[in-house]
Amino acid sequence: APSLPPGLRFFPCYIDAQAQAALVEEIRSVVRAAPLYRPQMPRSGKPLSVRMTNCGPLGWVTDRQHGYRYQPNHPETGLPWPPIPPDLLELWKSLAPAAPPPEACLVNVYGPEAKMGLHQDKDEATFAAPVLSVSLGDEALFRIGGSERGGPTVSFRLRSGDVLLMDGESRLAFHGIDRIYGGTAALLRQPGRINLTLRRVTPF
Ligand code: MD3
Ligand code: FE
Repeated sequence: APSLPPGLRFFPCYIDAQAQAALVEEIRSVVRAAPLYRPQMPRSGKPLSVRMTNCGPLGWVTDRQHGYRYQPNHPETGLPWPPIPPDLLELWKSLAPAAPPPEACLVNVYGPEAKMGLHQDKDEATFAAPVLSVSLGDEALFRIGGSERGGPTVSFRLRSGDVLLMDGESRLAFHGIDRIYGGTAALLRQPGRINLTLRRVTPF
């Protein structure tokens, strides 16, 4: 990979094919309990191209009226989010042993045309813990810069089974997904990509 921002740790092919398939089944179960919904940008109400759901005590949501936030319930069903699958909690413990347990697992589902613009993750009430991300399915072109908008960025592909840990300085780096390479993986039933992002939201 190109020279990565300080604090960003990249674990290519960290999750083997069997564990990836097991994770996909876990996520199908999460989606049955907490259906994917289409988040909206604050104020404009413009829909994101990525569909989302969550598991864990808190979930990240956004809509036109209330904007970006964490809440304990699904925005459409009103039900509590389902629990984070144990294998994801184990992954967090392995890669972030000093961090308090994650409270939110955001499930991002990308079709081949979906993308995510450059942004910072700063809706959490604490930035002390790292963020851990798991890629499943089709390859994606990931871009990351520094903590100031407009600075230099580096791009690289994220593939199924890759794990990223954003710690220290990289925790507030601008990042996004520029494109999905539809049909590059056979893990999912349809072309597309799933990203799982585990976060601590409240101070420990
Ligand atoms: C760098 N997700 O959910 S994962 C997000 O692939 C998000 O769905 C992208 O950005 C996705 O907020 C990128 C890699 C990632 C996740 C969180 C980060 C990189 C990060 C937080 C801080 C810095
Ligand atoms: Fe992000």
